[in-house]
Amino acid sequence: MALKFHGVDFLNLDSGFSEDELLVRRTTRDFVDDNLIPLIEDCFREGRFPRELVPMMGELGFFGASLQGYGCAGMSNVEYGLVMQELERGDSGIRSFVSVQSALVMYPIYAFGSEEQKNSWLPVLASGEKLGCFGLTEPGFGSNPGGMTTVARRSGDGYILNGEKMWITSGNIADVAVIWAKVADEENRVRGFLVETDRPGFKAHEVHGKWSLRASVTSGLSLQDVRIPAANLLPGSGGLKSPLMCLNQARYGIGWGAIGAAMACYDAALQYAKVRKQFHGQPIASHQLVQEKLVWMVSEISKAQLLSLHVGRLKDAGTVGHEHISMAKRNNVWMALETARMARDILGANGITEDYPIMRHMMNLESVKTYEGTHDIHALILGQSITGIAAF
Ligand code: TGC
Ligand code: FAD
Repeated sequence: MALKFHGVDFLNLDSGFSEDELLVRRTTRDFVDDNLIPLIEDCFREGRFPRELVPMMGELGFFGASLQGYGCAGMSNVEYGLVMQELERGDSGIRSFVSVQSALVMYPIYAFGSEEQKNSWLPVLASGEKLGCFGLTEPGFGSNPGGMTTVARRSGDGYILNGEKMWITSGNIADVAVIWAKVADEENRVRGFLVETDRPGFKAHEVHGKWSLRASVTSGLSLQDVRIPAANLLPGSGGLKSPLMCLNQARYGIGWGAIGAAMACYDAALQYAKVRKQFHGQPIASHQLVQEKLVWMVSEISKAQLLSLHVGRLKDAGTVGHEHISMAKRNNVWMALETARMARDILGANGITEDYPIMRHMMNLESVKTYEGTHDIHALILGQSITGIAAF
């Protein structure tokens, strides 16, 4: 039987969590221990997304967890954050999959969709019966999505879409793609469209050769004269602000998720340091330099927990700013990557093998540092917030 993970709670933050929050965390932690951990190393090595886990994740209410109604679990933002933390303790690729389904597919339908779109898509996305992807990035426009060249033109009672999207999580397994395009007939205003992936002219090709997020599907999308009815436009979307609002939801979840990856690495390093003996038959945990690394890790994890919890409470109160979310995403992913590198160091040669989760987390976190706004783009977002000057 797989060993149970006991979490990292140096500051006794558990004493401030509600019963519901602790229950959500326990349920997700058990799901990860019992179902994800036993197969994730094989999936990562084989470059396989564990699709067999999707129905169970749907039953547990992970998809669109913080949305109300339409078959969604209606969790608070803090509860949703705890789900993300626990999932990423298992693997960033699985958290990515849930982030995209929830924050980047269900959220835009919920926030910008018609009642008909919400009724037809949200319940099946919540159960995992249907999967989605989010197409914002293009081959030539990553950090600067406002430059996108994907275009939608009015034609009869619908639209015709043309363009290329790149680095799209779940692209090859999605039933529906949320595509962001400039509408030629509206002075190139950016709007969101629901594109069923079996429409003629829509193609997805999987990106191979990744050394990161190997248990997650990443794709390029090509849209060549894809015809969709006018009813597929997300009517409430308008301007680049709309996809950026979706990114806030996903970045918030990443801030929590990165803590989970860091916890897994710290826990592995702590356990190892207590039993690995070098010099005089003493465990390496008895050496001051090793202790200093462990102390750095637990201190930074604790600070990241406080940051995400505070941002989550602000989000639940409706007072969060997107710059607060940028700080959590930027700080916590950096912290997790540094923790993974230090933990790998403590394990010495053993740290490079798949017998421990550390290298997998480290390689995953390199993507997490880049997607949803790179580390440096979030520095510029924060710089703009405090100086009032955009330095992009
Ligand atoms: P800018 O002129 O600054 O902004 C346009 C309008 O949007 C407003 N705004 C925001 N609104 C809500 N939330 C935010 N976070 C917002 N940031 C800006 C802004 O006030 C403005 O409003 P208005 O009313 O004046 O029109 O736009 P810009 O073109 O200068 O770009 C700004 C910048 C660089 C911050 C932005 O483009 C950016 O965030 N770039 C990074 C791109 C990115 O994060 N892409 C992510 C793609 S999805 C992904 O990576 C999924 S990975 C998923 C996974 O597997 O987990
Ligand atoms: P670039 O924008 O080319 O940046 C390269 C470097 O230049 C970075 O270090 C960056 O910080 C720096 N840089 C750029 N501009 C500036 C500036 N003004 N000042 C200082 N430095 C700058 N996108 C989606 O739409 N949907 C998805 O589902 C999705 N999933 C992804 C999954 C994976 C595994 C990965 C790796 C990416 C995914 N992305 C997705 C794309 C992701 O959002 C982009 O990779 C990211 O926004 C960065 O864009 P880029 O890779 O083109 O890098």
